[in-house]
Order: sequence, then C-alpha cells, then structure tokens
Amino acid sequence: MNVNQMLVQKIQEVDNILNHYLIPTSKYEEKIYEAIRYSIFAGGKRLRPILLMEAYQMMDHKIEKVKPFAAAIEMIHTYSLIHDDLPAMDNDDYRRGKLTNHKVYGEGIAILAGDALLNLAFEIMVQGALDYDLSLGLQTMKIISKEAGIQGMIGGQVIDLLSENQKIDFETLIYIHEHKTAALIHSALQAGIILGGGTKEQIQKIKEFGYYLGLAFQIQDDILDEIGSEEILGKATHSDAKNGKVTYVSFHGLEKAKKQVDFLSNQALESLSFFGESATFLRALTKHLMNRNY
Ligand code: GRG
Repeated sequence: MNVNQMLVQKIQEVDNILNHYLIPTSKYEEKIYEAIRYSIFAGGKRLRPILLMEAYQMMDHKIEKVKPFAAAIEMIHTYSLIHDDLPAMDNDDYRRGKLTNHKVYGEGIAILAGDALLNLAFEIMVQGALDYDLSLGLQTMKIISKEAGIQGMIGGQVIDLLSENQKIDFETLIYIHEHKTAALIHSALQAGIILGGGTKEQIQKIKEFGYYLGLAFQIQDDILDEIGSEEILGKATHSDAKNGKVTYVSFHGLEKAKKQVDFLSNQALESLSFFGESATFLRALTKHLMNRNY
C-alpha cells in the first residue's frame, strides 16, 4: 500500500471514531450536532488524529485505547477552524470545500458549535483516561490543553490577530507559526507516545519531529495560499494578503519559502531516525506533506 492508500484508510478510521461520538441524545440537541457534523465531516486531512494514532502504534500498541484522544484532538482542531473563519477573525466564506459554519448556521450557532466541540473533546478525554489509565490519560490531557491554549494555539492566534496590518519582525512570525500551528501538531504526537507509555527521551524526540513538521506544514500552507488552487484547497487563496497578514512567503519570497519547507522537512526526518523502522509511515507522511497541493 502506498501512502495515499494508507491515508484513505486512516481517514476512514478517524471518521468512524468521530461519528461514534457525535450522536444527539434528544431532539433539542439536533441543531447543534447538525452544525458540528457539518464542519467535522466536511473532509479535513485528519492529520492530527492520524499522527496521534501512529505515534501510539509506534509504541507497539493497538489503537482501541487512543480512540477518544484521537477524536478529541480533531474536535479541538475543528473548533479552532470554525472560530477562525468567523467575521471577528478571518471572515472566510469557504473551508474544506464548503461554506463556512457561520455562513450556513449563523454566527451564534457557529460560536456554540466551536465551544461545544472544545467541551466535548475534554469530556471524551476524561472518559478515555478513566477507562484506560488515569495517570497517562491526565498527562496527555495536560499536554493537549497546554498546547491548544495560551502557550500554544490560542497564544499564536492572539499574536496573529494583533499583527494584522502591522509590520512584524521575523521572530514574531516564527512565534505565530510555532504556536498557532506546530503546537497542536506536536501535542498530538506527544499524546500518542505518552499514552503508549513512552520514555521522556521518546517524548522529547517526537516533540522535536512534530515541531519541524508543524513549521514546514505552515510554510507550505502559506505557499499554497499564494500559488495553490482554490478548488483543490477548498478555500479561498490570497486570504493572507486580504487580511493584511505577514507570512513566510511575504517575508522571504516563494523560492526561499520552498527551500525552507525542504530544510524543515529534512530536520523532521532526522528527528525520526531515533525511532528506526517503527517510523516508516511517519517518514512517508512527512515526504508526502512536503509536496502536498491540498
Ligand atoms: C480560533 C483559537 C483559534 C485558533 C485558530 C487553526 C487556526 C488557529 C487557524 C486556522 C488558520 C490557519 C492557517 C491555521 C494554521 C494551522 C493550519 C494550517 C490549519 C489548517 O489545518 P489543516 O490543513 O486543515 O490540517 P484540515 O481542514 O485539512 O483539517
């Protein structure tokens, strides 16, 4: 099986897990679940849950026990996309090839759908910790909540928002990338290793891999915003320029940005050498993402 075929299978697996957790229990819950399911099942890459499950499998375990955590990380990611698209933030009309959540359900329901996803993520993780291993579950939740919070994704989003139409220095741009994008990606990988009972060194190495992968992923995202196809991406291009955002591309130009994606992806691959054969899929995925057009 090549990496594309493996991804199709893994995406299906993530979709099945998510479906299990997103069923209304009364008629009063139908609208909020409809709004949530609209965005969750709009066709994302499922990168973060796939990384979490893969890191766990590298520790030689079966995926059953990490399912709640895999679902939770995708819920946190999707909440952030719904909120990021709101008029108060990026004001985008399309995401994952469909109208954004607030365009279909209105701003109020879109805000609540994002809030509900965040709450549900933690409810599911608590249950996962209780069912599996309380100590490992809590350590995982600590990492995920930190990297999705002020010291991670939200922190990056705050500086991103404050930097619109401002002249920012390169250090600030890297802060935004590290926090807004790389933090959730490496937290997913760390979660898999922690739940698998990995050592401190293994956790550190996978974090390093996720850090480089996350930065490469964001610069590739900036490149695609400049030269990608709206049809393939499922969202508007040139949105960074429209929102007055400084990106790696606007800072250093397209050619240097492409070289940086190669450099960071190679750094990521180097961190994986620590894991030997067990990291074969992560190696293939890194190479696949370096060349992605979606
Ligand atoms: C609103 C708290 C809050 C945070 C928003 C995720 C985010 C932070 C903003 C979205 C805009 C953006 C470009 C973020 C950088 C991370 C990124 C590239 C997100 C898109 O992730 P993909 O490509 O999306 O994995 P899919 O749709 O495939 O899941």
